[in-house]
Amino acid sequence: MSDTCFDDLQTSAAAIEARLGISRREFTQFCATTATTLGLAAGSETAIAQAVQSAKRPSVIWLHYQECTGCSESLLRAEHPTLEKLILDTISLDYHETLMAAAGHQAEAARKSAMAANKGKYVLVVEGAIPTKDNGIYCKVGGHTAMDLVKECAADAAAVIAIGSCASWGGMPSTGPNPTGSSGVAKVLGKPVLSIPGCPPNPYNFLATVVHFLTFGTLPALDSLGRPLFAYGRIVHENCERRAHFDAGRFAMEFGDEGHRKGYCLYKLGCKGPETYANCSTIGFGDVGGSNWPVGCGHPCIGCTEQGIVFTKPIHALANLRSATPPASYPGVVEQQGQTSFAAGAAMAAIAGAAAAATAMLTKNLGKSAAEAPQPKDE
Ligand code: FSX
Ligand code: SF4
Ligand code: F3S
Repeated sequence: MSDTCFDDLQTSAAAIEARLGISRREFTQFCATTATTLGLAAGSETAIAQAVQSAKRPSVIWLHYQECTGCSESLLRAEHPTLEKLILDTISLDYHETLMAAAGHQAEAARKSAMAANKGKYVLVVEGAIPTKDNGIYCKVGGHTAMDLVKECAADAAAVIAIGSCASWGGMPSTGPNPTGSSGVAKVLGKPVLSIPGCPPNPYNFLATVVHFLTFGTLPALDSLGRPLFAYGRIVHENCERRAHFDAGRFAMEFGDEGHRKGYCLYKLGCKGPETYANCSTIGFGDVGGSNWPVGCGHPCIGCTEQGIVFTKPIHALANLRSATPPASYPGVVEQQGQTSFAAGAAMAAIAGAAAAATAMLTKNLGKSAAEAPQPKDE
């Protein structure tokens, strides 16, 4: 980082320290983590720091419908006060039913005046699914259906964010037989919206999205389902800390068995990491340190971000694998692209041989039942 960038970062950090009482170190760390989460180039933390400290504070209207409020909970129950303080300082949360003191007509008036004052500029966040059956009569706020309210609030929003799996595609309330016709925001509005699925979603993915909007004035790049690519561009399995065990064919076969206690792969216990797009295995969950995510805690991923997997596929059902083959070789680290040395070739051949053996072991163990599978030996 250049001296000027470093000075700018420190100036922004000092301003945040004075305003929120968050130490400069914590703030610079937050900016660096957010830049990394977003996959931005080195030095972007300075732009992030300046945008956050300048307190432009976009107005946010936050609606709640069919859900458990876990999305708001996970956002506000971060491990230390930094995240919560920054969220509430970075945005102007003008309407949020579970956090605002106002109720009834007063709350509705707050929503209407925030929408009028920030027409075309506010961010609409929707948490929870929207019932659509029978003209949406199964969820009403202030006498209006959720369906009508979402359409009304989205009409003049600068951006619409569906937070959580419920708002993204219907989530848990839409589980069959879905008696109220629960749907996601995009379906109700009839147009794509930025979706941050997860039950609950990772709070950093929401915050990083808002920071991107603040810093660059645009939303981050999305996949075909409206999910930010920085967070949902890879499957959990790709970066899982237990992946080496999967590749070597070492699986926990029952909860509490020796393989489970040793941290072996949870595929045989129904882990949906191989078919679930999310960054949990890279950034963890809830910001309380290493291994704090489902697989890290010893529980199979249930595919909470994916429609058609969580709440649909049984927990013990095996995930669809794109390939049961571990990588046959790894790129050389010293040769130029397209070139290789004899030694590297020999090393590759050795790796390929080991990989073939691992594939054989993996394929063998993938086909075994819990009773048949070998229990791990002490290493
Ligand atoms: Fe749904 Fe949010 Fe699951 Fe709950 O409110 S995504 S039920 S964790 O929290 O909407
Ligand atoms: Fe990790 Fe699950 Fe993949 Fe095993 S199957 S490596 S536990 S994501
Ligand atoms: Fe959800 Fe799987 Fe991550 S269950 S929190 S997507 S590890």
